[in-house]
Amino acid sequence: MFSSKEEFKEAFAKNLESETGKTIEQATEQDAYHVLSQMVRGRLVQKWKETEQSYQAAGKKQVYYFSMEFLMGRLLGNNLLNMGALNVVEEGLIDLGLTLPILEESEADAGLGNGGLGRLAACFLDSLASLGLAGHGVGLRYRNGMFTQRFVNGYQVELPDHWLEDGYAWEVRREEEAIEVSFGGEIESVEDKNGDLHFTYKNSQRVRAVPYDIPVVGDQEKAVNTLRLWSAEPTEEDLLAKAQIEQAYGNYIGHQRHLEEITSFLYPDDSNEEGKKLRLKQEYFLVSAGLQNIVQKYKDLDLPWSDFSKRIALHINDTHPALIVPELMRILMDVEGLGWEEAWTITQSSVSYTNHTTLSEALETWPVEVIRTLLPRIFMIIEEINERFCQSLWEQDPGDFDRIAKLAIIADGNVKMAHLSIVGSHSVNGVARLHTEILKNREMKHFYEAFPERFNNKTNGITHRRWLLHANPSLAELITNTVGEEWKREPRLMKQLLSYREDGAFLDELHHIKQHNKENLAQWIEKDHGISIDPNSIFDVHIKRLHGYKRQLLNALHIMHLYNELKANPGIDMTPRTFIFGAKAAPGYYFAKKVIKLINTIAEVVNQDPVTKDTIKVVFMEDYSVSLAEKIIPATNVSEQISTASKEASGTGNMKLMMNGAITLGTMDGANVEIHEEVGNDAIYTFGLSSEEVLSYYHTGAYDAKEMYEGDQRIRRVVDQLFHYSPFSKGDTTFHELYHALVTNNDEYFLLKDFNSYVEAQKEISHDYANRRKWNEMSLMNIAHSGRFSSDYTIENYANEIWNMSGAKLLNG
Ligand code: 26W
Repeated sequence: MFSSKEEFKEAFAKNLESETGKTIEQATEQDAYHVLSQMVRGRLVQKWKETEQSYQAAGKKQVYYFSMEFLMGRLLGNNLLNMGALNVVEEGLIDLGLTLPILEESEADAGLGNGGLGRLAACFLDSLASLGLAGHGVGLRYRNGMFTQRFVNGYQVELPDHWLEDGYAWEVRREEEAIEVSFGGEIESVEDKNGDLHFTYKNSQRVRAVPYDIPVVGDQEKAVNTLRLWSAEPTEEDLLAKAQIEQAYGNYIGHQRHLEEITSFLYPDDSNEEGKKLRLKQEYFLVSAGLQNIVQKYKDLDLPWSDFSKRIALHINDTHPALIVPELMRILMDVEGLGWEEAWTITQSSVSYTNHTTLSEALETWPVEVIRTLLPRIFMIIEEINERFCQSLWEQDPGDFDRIAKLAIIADGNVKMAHLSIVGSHSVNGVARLHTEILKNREMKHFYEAFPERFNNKTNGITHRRWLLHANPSLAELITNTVGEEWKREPRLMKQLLSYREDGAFLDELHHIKQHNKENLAQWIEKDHGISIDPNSIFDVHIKRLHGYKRQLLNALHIMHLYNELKANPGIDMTPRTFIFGAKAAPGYYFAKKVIKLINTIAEVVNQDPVTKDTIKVVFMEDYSVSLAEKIIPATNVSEQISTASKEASGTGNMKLMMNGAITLGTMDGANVEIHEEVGNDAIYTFGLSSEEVLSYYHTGAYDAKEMYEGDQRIRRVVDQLFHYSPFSKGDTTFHELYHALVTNNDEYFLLKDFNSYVEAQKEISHDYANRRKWNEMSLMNIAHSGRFSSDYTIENYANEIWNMSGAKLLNG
């Protein structure tokens, strides 16, 4: 992008002056960020256009990744990295008395997602562009992303995230491509002279969908793809009829707000389907705007409809965009005049679906009445899909009502979005091997039996560019100096590091990098949280959404246990530890909020107690986000991946931490199983029930938490500290619900059952960490084997096996 540091400095100073009228000395960090991001954006535009033209010219297949969430994080550093300009800019800024990491802090962290599913979408976009694949994101431009988290008296408080307040450097509004989306009203059918029915809307409410495009820069600028986010606005007609609307609705502003509400905020719940009508509106708005736009572009190519799925793949990220199935049918039939059979073939062969969870409370269903009134034509089509599907089941197996009842899309007055997604697509995948097996053999067993060829596994991945090259540049540099540059394009080559397993000097270097990252984090924590932590202690990290099944409470109980041990016996030999947490709880998730309060309370107690404060420290970092993760992960020693086996579909934090040399402490769940397979028994700590054991307990109901509690003195001691007077409860009832969840309500997530094996594994960690050489060797094993989890490979598999893009791969070769 800039041929030399000098060229960059000159251009930067010139731009700064013309845009702000200030000199380098006078400019604020925000000024400097603003100018730099504009420069980068300006240089991207050309490449962006060229990419689109080259896709067109080559007739490449385009994949559209529909997702309600894209957790992009900050883009400046990452764009510079992928443009190959990071070093020049970094050094140039230093010459000018500025530093890039500080400028980066001025960028809003685009938090348009809850957690795993949204961040996966962002990693996938990075990999698509980096492989030169024509893959684009389709999402919503929420004016408020994931809430900002604050702690008040140890409790979580949610503040709105006005991330667009100061403008957003990376978006381009595409007024000319605005489209209208219809809600409600009635359907009128008219029969034509051939006896075919035609459907039109009457009295529907129309909303204008305006796209905002964000460039997605691939590695070496191989491609600049697009993340297109749709924003809801009043239609032009509404604007013109302002006066009448004012009369009808009382005031125009209210009406405008009502329409704009559709993209006003992201639902902050990643595990509980609330069934809110606004959420359904968002889902349809995304799907309808996205699809109308794609179909229009396809029509511009002047190709027959039968080629549609050769040119276009439509992927749905969980069931949230499942209405893509009836909406594509609607467009093809009602707008384009195709017959059912032809439209159905096109729909099924273009749509594919990823499932991200087996938690029953997260599976989307919508009451028939809600869909019928909000989306009358879509409902008619869903009914018809359901009828034809049930009919085909009957033909396969006449008389098996039970099977039909289980598989039907509409049942008990609800539309099951997972069923709609499976029936309407040609591919269904889980996100880790174990998860896919659970889908095939349990959750979706009957569908698997009906359509075995549709099911496949695509283990998640993470982009090594953001999570290693950008987040941990010193480790990346060490890898490059050791094995050469090629690993950046072929991350599996990191395996070559294995030959340094016995190399003391290399292991020392690894150690120093980790130490340095830990010192940086410690400084930052001291500055931001006022807590001083010891960089020589074990940094034990639990970062992810707060949820019962992710078992932050188990971690907390273990810390209470350590506290008890130390208090009882201050002389015991214990490797100092810093427990670091980062987690947001869904605003209505009462239990999760109590766990936050508990951890904050534990922090208060142990960080101040003279007996424990030099051995255990607890830090709960506020407002966990992508940018915070980038600070914590490179400094981590122990990666807590302790979900109840069978519950975590995959996990992706586990991969990021491994890639940065942390050792996993995990259950055999999600992708932990595959991490274990990669690194072998000696570089991971596993504990706890297996998924079969958990599932069989659920099945038989044979688990008795009270028995665990009564039969084990150590368990009873910590659990009682939640209920009775203790340094944590201080005699009040704050943590009684947590006690009841564990004892009275039979411990749904098996914390007590796994407690002892967890404590033992933690003990082993304490012991092993003291053996610096052994620990560094384990760390090396993790880094070396992490290449397999680069999302570049995951995306290659999606492209070849689901989207049929093989041969459509690289732009430049
Ligand atoms: C409708 C409410 C709702 C919203 C989001 C329910 C469920 C979700 C997501 C499916 C939850 C999610 O993010 N799942 C996570 O997806 C990751 C990427 O595949 C996995 O790594 C995690 O294991 C899984 O929990």
